[in-house]
Amino acid sequence: MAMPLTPPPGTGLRFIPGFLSRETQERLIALLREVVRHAPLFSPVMPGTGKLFSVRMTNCGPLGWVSDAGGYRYQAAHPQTGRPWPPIPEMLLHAWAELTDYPDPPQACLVNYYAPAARMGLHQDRDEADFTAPVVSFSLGATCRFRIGGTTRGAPTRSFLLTSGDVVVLAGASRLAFHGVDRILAGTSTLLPDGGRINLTLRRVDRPTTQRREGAITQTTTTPRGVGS
Ligand code: MD3
Ligand code: FE
Repeated sequence: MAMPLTPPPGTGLRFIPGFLSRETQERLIALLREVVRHAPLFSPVMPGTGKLFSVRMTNCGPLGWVSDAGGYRYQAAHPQTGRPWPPIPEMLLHAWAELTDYPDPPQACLVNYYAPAARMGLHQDRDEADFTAPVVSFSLGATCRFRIGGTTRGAPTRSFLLTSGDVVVLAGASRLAFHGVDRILAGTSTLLPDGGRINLTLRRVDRPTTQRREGAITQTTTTPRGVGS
């Protein structure tokens, strides 16, 4: 049989159930309480409709993802406080280095908080300039039904459960797959007092400024962000 020219969108998805121990999950929750103290959860607005997301968000790292009437983008400051995002917890930087072979650290850690009734519609993550970089997702708290499809909205989807401590690495074709969270399953975790769920995603936003090929380091051309298309 002939090799397909493009790999199926499931390719490059690595699911690592129970990657974080309960003890590590608890340490992470304590660190996230500090993050939200400095960078409070906000309710992003959909640029098209002006509707609020049911998921509340914050970020840590040099850049954070925001959405308002002006559109989706990454920016260096919290939209309400105007202050820089707090740093990404070191244990997450270590996990990125362990789970990916990407040469640079993540630039953004998006923190999604799901109250028990929150959900996230099917979407693609394409606000990053570098799709060759993986995305690493950590689930904490209540179990959710996660859905992932192909690289077109109409492609068939499959769903699986993400439980507290699970990690998903999205690389290759899966990086541009449509995905979403159908629902949160009540009473599935004692990690968070209110029965909610937290998902963390580590992301690269900009293209690397240096290329590392077979030991050689060469400067790439830098395209100013926000110029052009
Ligand atoms: C597949 N978060 O923040 S995590 C998001 O559970 C997002 O909060 C979901 O979708 C959540 O954008 C899903 C798993 C995930 C994260 C990023 C992906 C799957 C992905 C990027 C590309 C393809
Ligand atoms: Fe996403």
